[in-house]
Amino acid sequence: MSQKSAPGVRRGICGLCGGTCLVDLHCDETGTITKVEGAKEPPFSSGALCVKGAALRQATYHPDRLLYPMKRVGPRGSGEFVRISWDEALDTAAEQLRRSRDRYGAKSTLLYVGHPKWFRTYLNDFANQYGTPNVGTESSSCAYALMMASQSCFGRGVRMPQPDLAHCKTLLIWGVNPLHSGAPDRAKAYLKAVERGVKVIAVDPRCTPTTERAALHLRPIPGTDGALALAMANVILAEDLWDHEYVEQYTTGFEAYREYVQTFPPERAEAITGVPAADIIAAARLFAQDAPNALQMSASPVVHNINGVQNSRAILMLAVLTGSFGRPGGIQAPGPGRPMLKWDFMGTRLPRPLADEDLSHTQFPAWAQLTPQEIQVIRIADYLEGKGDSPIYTLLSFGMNHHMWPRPDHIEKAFSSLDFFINADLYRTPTSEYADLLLPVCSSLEREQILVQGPGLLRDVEAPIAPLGEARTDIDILAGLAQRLGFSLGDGGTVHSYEDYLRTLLEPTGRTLEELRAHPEGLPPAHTPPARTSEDILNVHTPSGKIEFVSGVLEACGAPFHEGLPVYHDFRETLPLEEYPLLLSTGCRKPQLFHSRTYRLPWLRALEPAPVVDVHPEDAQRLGLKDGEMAVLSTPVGSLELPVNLDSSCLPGVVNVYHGAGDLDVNLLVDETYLDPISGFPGYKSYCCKLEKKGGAAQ
Ligand SMILES: Nc1nc2c(c(=O)[nH]1)N[C@H]1C(S)=C(S)[C@@H](COP(=O)(O)OP(=O)(O)OC[C@H]3O[C@@H](n4cnc5c(=O)[nH]c(N)nc54)[C@H](O)[C@@H]3O)O[C@H]1N2
Ligand SMILES: Nc1nc2c(c(=O)[nH]1)N[C@H]1C(S)=C(S)[C@@H](COP(=O)(O)OP(=O)(O)OC[C@H]3O[C@@H](n4cnc5c(=O)[nH]c(N)nc54)[C@H](O)[C@@H]3O)O[C@H]1N2
Ligand code: SF4
Ligand SMILES: [Mo]
Repeated sequence: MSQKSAPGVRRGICGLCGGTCLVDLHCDETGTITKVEGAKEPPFSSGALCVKGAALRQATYHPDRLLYPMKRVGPRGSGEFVRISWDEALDTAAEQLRRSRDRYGAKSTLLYVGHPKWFRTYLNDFANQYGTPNVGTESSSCAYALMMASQSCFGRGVRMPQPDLAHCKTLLIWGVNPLHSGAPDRAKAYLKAVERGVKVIAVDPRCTPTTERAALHLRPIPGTDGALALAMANVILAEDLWDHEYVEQYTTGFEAYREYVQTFPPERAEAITGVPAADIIAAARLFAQDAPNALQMSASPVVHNINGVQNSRAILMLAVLTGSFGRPGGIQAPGPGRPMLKWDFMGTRLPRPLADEDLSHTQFPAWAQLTPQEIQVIRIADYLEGKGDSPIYTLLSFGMNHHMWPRPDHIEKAFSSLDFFINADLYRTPTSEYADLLLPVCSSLEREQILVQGPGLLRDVEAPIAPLGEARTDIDILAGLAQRLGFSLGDGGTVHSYEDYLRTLLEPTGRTLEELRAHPEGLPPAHTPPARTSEDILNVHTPSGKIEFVSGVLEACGAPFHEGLPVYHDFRETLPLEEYPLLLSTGCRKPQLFHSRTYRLPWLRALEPAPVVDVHPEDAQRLGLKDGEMAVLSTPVGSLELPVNLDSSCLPGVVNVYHGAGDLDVNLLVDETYLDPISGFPGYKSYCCKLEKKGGAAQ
């Protein structure tokens, strides 16, 4: 359904970053958007719009939009494509998928999806029914490592720590900057907590608008978070600030943990992290004494380090020691049930065929245990080149951007080993240039959507504009392929179209699509899941049935670095720091950038036309570099010329570069073997580099 084509203001959902902000779209008589504003719909939406959303019109009508299915006619990588019909495109793709399965076995096909999350359940379902265990996502470098850490402490079902911002007195916000990375409502939740008088302890190497509002700001060297958390635990134990009863009743492994924590007095942590011992002591006291205390962590920075899972576990254990997990005002707090749509970010939990033969289970045994619904796809270049256990002949991807992985140059080379590559995206992207078949996907404004607003309102939002060109939804593409391969998606094979998908989403709510369409202002669900009590939450699903200070899953892996305790290993031991003495942090979020998506938008690109290297003025002075001057940034695997941006918010000794620009891609400088052995996540936030004047002055 799309809203009628009359000039006026239409309601839409911005999906530029995968968020779901309501927007008002001013449209002319042809139905074309002329202006975008944040929707004013108190209390859910106050008219706020982030800077990226302000450029939504440019994103929607960008000349790079892929409008028709296309097939390659020139050599691979030449970018020569011709328009074809949907029937030809889907017939060709299905024929290739069938041929690959017949000739080389189903696992010779790799399915992939980038940042988009909304249709992942059906991608997994497709993979299962087609028969390949090889399905991977962008979450091979986002969120899953933190979820592995959470699950290894709190068991299945506990993913990201969820802070109870409405009821906490103290908030430990660790490596998150919601004022730049969050949608407006998330940023506001933080500001509201600050206004309410919550005492914030921020842990972030840089100064940000988030850290500015903190009572205490600890600035560790990136990647050293584990040592800092262990030292905070050391203080909490030494000063007897821990919750004895909670630890006794709900946890296991405490004695071994306590013994290990003894080896991290604040002075030792100061030497490792650069955070003064006095600040570590003050933070530990504030966090443990001023209960209820909550913890907020992010999907990325702490786990973008090669000891990321263990460091995250050390942080999560602070919430265990102080009894804040499962308690009001803590993390995973009890509370009323909220309406749930039938959707899972982590895809389906159905067992995958041949999961023990997937591409990554041998190299990443803990991943195979804790993230069983998909593979760790970080070594994609190897897999495409047949260096995995089984060669990949066919790649079917939805929203793939190879520039977000380390060494995109290697991935580009590996694309040439493929028999066939199908890519579905909204745009012609650098990745699509290597594909054989391009499938155009519609944006969030071109499809009807269902939304859960606040604690209890279901909303149906009609598509404000018709699909551009012949663009289709990802679900329609998957369903079209499934039909040609002789199966259908969803439980009982009920999902043949996007509308079927919307109906399925609503199943747990007891509402029908027709009811919601008849009530565009929203309806409460007919069924809401029951409230969750502390006891429900503390009844955890770990191997021991208790919250684990010593992880049974990690220990059982028996692999190097998979210790049961949250052991700190220092990344610097593995790096050639004499030659590359600066630390390289990549991808700290900037408000106007979103991975590869926003560089093409003129309004946003105007704010920072090309990636810059953010350098602290002290470092710049020592290196003889001036603001705006071109410098050569080198790592052990490559170098790039980038303009210097003097930035006093940086931690001295650490330079930052944003990723995702296809032309000046900092991921070319990140070694693809520099990985957390547990999660396989790259050390994006703590690699080594040197920065020199262009033309070659000494470091
Ligand atoms: N150096 C460095 N690298 C990083 C990071 C970092 O901090 N530093 N961060 C990592 C993290 S946390 C993440 S999440 C990844 C993100 O990495 P990606 O997921 O690769 O990033 P995006 O550019 O957001 O999206 C990829 C593609 O999806 C397309 N797309 C958007 N919506 C849809 C849709 O609905 N359907 C389809 N089919 N396609 C769609 C976009 O047009 C785009 O081409 O990058 C990672 N890479
Ligand atoms: N504008 C915008 N918003 C985004 C995105 C985007 O690309 N642009 N990406 C989205 C995605 S995919 C993600 S995963 C989230 C990420 O969301 P956030 O985690 O909030 O974003 P970052 O800016 O990457 O990291 C937060 C802070 O962590 C600090 N940090 C860096 N390294 C370390 C470290 O080793 N230890 C500690 N303690 N702190 C560290 C950085 O200085 C930064 O200020 O953002 C989402 N929102
Ligand atoms: S946060 Fe910004 S880009 Fe993301 S959905 Fe909201 S308005 Fe759009
Ligand atoms: Mo992410």
